[in-house]
Amino acid sequence: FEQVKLYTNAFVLQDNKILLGYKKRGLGKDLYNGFGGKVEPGETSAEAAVRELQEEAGITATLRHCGVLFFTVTDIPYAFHVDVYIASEYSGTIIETEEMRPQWFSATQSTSEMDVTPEFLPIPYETMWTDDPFWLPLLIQGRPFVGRVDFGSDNCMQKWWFAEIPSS
Ligand code: 6U4
Ligand code: NA
Ligand code: NA
Repeated sequence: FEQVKLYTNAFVLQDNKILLGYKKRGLGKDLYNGFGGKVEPGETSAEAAVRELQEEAGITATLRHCGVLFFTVTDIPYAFHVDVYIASEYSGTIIETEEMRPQWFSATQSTSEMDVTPEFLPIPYETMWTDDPFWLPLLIQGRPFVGRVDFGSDNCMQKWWFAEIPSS
């Protein structure tokens, strides 16, 4: 058997805007992402997701599981299993931390001419992991998904597969 490392990634969605963080260090440095990190020994993925959101953005939220992402990277001898979570409300005050600079973005899909003066910038996909455009639109609509990406050593997507989980 190969090895898998468990990670979390949590997004806050409120009033048609989505909270992303600009990552200041570590994996995904200089990219916007949700808030998350490694699941530590003795905690569940859901517990880790709440803890990481608190550590990285200073807020507490009730999270709902919305997706699973599975990544392999050439020359990395383990795979990444990322549980993706969503929150529609939070408590506390959003703060910048050593790891993340939080920022709200517009979560509306339309580029309608009626949005003359958008209050928030659109989601900065060009400054995010390259897989995010495949599944973030589903997350924004609250539609559960799964996906797998195999990255080459240059971090470009070599092979991918995404699916929406049908609601029962
Ligand atoms: P430490 O070393 O403890 O600060 P930790 O905060 O535990 O690290 P970190 O920040 O390395 O973990 O977590 C990486 C984050 O990046 C997790 O939220 C998962 C996320 N992630 C990893 N690959 C991703 C990818 N291809 N697309 C994506 N998020 C990814 O959107
Ligand atoms: Na992290
Ligand atoms: Na961590």
